[in-house]
Amino acid sequence: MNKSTLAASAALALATLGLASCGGTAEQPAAQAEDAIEGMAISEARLILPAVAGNPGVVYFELAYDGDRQVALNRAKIEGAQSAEFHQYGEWAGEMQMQSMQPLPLKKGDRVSFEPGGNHLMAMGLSPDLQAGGTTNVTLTVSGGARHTFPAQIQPAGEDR
Ligand SMILES: [Cu+2]
Repeated sequence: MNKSTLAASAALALATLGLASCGGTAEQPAAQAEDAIEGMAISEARLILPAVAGNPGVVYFELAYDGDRQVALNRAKIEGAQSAEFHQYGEWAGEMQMQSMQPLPLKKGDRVSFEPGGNHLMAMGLSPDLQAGGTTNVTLTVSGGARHTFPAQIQPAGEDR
């Protein structure tokens, strides 16, 4: 074996080692840890498409929080929507109207419904790629910047109102 062959096989051995250790880390759900808030659980998530294309859609879900850390829910993103905003209904000028939701404090044991007529997540600038029967990802952001991503079923207008 000459010197260059030896160097080549040493390099190959190192490369193999590198691959092996990469494989080891890949098994840990690193991506999920970044986008999951400890103690947060979402169920019944759905995006209701608007009856008229171009209007906003709306996302409803049930949120359960059992984390030790107190957080405040303040922002959200929806894949396929240009923007998303938390709204609540409140009485304003004698009428029930939608308005921006204040950051929502969450402590251990809290259960919050985002439902028709109550708190909800408005989805503006919907992509035509969002079609009933599909799913899209919703990402919640809390104080401190931690994020929680979950899938929402896409439903046609008129359902689940
Ligand atoms: Cu709204």
